[in-house]
Parts: sequence; structure tokens; C-alpha cells
Amino acid sequence: MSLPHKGTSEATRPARAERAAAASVTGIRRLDDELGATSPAQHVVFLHAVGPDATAFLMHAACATGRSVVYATTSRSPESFEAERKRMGFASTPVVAVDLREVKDPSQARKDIDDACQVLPDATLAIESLTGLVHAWGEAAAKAWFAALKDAWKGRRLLASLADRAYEPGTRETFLGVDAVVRLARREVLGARHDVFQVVQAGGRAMTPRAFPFRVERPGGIRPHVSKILVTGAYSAGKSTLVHTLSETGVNVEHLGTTVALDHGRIDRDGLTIDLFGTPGQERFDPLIRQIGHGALGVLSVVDSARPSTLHRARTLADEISGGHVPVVYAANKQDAPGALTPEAIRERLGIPAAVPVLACRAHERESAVHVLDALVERVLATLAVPAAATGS
Ligand SMILES: Nc1nc2c(ncn2[C@@H]2O[C@H](COP(=O)(O)OP(=O)(O)OP(=O)(O)O)[C@@H](O)[C@H]2O)c(=O)[nH]1
Ligand SMILES: [Mg+2]
Repeated sequence: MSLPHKGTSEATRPARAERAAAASVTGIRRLDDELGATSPAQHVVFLHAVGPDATAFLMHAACATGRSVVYATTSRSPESFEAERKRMGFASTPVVAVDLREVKDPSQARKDIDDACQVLPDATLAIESLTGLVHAWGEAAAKAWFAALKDAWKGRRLLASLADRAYEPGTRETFLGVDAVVRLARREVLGARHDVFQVVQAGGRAMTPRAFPFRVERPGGIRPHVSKILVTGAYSAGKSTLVHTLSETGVNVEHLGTTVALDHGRIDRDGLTIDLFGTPGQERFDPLIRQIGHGALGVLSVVDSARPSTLHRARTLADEISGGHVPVVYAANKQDAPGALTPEAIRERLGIPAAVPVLACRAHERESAVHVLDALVERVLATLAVPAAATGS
């Protein structure tokens, strides 16, 4: 991952943003990156479980790039679609909404869409729900209709959503036989729910399974967001320093230089927002740490490499908070301090398994801090993903 370009001048920024929007398939940078999209002329289906707001997701993907859209609604009125579009902040995108709710004849639906495309010739076509069409017309008719639509829309952007449930043989294959399939699912991690997106198919490319948690903002739309990384460890190990070095914004609650409540910081990594929560180190605050740990997606355990007597606490806290359910990365901090143990020596002393990273860290240095965070975030995304063999698409 590359660092954001801090030196971008005001003059070049809008032009760059426009170019990025023109090449974007979905208006969600992390999703575009996963899709490996070089051209927006793709057919993408959002395969959604119960829980995540698939309609908001489709709306963002269709409307956020600013290119014109023909939007076929299957379960709500064009008025309620328009109201939601405004709430999400995409009012300036040229859109023609086509109401398919009462259209009983598939050929009429196609005619209505073609008519709308006369008004907006190069528009993206978005179908709110293929499952809605299955309900209205039956599976065979909906399947045949979509197969013909895909042919007619070659070279143009086509987006649709499909409920992830059982269909008759062949139906799923037709609906998902597109350039890319994005799975929307809900995960429960340490007592909190997280909605995630994961590209499970992208033009035959081999995918590294990883799923991005997201939330829906009104206005703003889909925001990839790791809502909680817990930064823990022994007293004075460097937790607050690490959170501050990483953060673009932040607060901390300290008394005489030690954390008495928590640190909070936020960082953007290439379009993924990450919220960091630093715990107090003194043992009298341990009951609080368990509460702060609720819903954490990953644990960054900070070790003072120059104070061997405190090492075990980093392991105890990490084990207790993660419970083996969320990824842990150890930051072997204060590598610049005299007598600091190497990460290997710390791994050995604490009996940390080979699969768990123990990384050298100097918490005051941004590059070092970011390296440790990125390693953890990659593991968080991999843990949230459905394995490649089980994507069911
Ligand atoms: N040499 C060196 N000092 C560090 C490093 N990271 C933090 N420190 C220093 O260690 C001391 C404690 O740092 P904090 O970030 O307050 O540690 P903490 O873990 O938040 O401490 P508590 O909240 O009291 O548990 C401060 O004096 C920091 O400047 C590092 O990488 N190298
Ligand atoms: Mg602190």
C-alpha cells in the first residue's frame, strides 16, 4: 500500500479526481482496486446475504461516479428511490428511474429500459434486484431476460443485485456469469456485527480472499471502515505514541503522561478508514480494557522491547481480548532503545506461534508505525473473507 500523496497541489487535485472517477467502476476506491478495473464497461453483480444494505450499495456503485444512470427499480417507487439518492448525496448524477414493479411482461420491461436509454444513451444500467424479477416473472423468464440483456449491454456498464439464496439449477450461473461478482455479507466478531464486501470473481483472475467492512453514510454512501483496532500492551510500552503517530485526527485521555481512559485515532489508508483505540496500560484499568475490546476486529499488542519484565503482559492481554477469534500483531516497540530485544527474541520468550507476526517498531516513526498497522489490517481483511473455495459463486 502506498502512502497518500501529501504534496498534491490544489491545481492538479481536481483533474486527478476527475480522471479517477472516469475510470472508476463503482466509485468505491477499495472495491475498484479489488476488481482490478481498467475500464468502467463492466458487468457486476452484487450477491447479497440478509443484513447488508444491498440497495444502498448498488445505488452508490451506480451513481457515485457521476456518469449518467438508468436505474430500474423492482421493489420501491421511483419517488422513494429519488429521495434515497438525495439522502446519499448523489443528486447531481443524471438519472432516469424506470419502475419495473408492476411490469408483468419481460419484453415490456426491456422496452421501458430501452426507451430510457434513448434519453441517456451512454448510461450505466442498474437493475435493483434480479431476485425481484424472479418473483415477478418466475425463474425461467427472469433468467432468459437477463441473458439477453447481458448480450445487448456488452461494452456498457451493467450493475445488478441478487439475493444469495437457492435457485433452480442454472439460474445462479446465468445471473453470476458476469465480469465480476461482489459478495455482501454480515459477520459477527467479538459481539458486534460488521457488513463486508468481497470480490469473489473478477474476470477469471485469481483473488486473494479479503473482505472489507463498510458502513453506509447519508450523505456519503458506502465507506469502507475498520471500526475498531485495539492497541493494547503493558504500562508505558508506547501505545499512545503509536496511536498518535498513525492518526490524522485523535483524542487521548491522559493524566500525568499515562492513559487513564483511552486514546482514539483515525487514519485513512487508500480509502479505508481505520479507527484505533488505545487502552490504558496500568493493571487497575483491566476491567475497562475488556469493555473497550467489544467488537474489535484486530489487536495490536505493543511490547516495550527494552523492558523484558513487562513482556508477558502483552501476550496475556492480546490472548484475553482476541480470544483467538481476531488477528493479533505484536509491535516489538522501542527498537531504538539501548538493550532492546529483537522481535525474534520476543517471539521466543513469549512462545508466539510462527503465524502471528512480531514486527520491529519505533512508535515515533510514521513509516514504522504504518508498516505494523498494515500487517494487522491485511490479516483483518483476510479473516473476514470467505475462503476462495467456498465463495459459492
Ligand atoms: N525510545 C523510544 N521511546 C518510545 C517509543 N515509543 C514510545 N516511547 C516513549 O515511551 C514513553 C511511554 O509512551 P506512551 O506512548 O505514553 O506509552 P503508553 O503505552 O501509552 O503508556 P500508558 O498509557 O501509561 O500505559 C514515552 O516517553 C514515549 O516517548 C519508541 O519507539 N522508542
Ligand atoms: Mg497511553
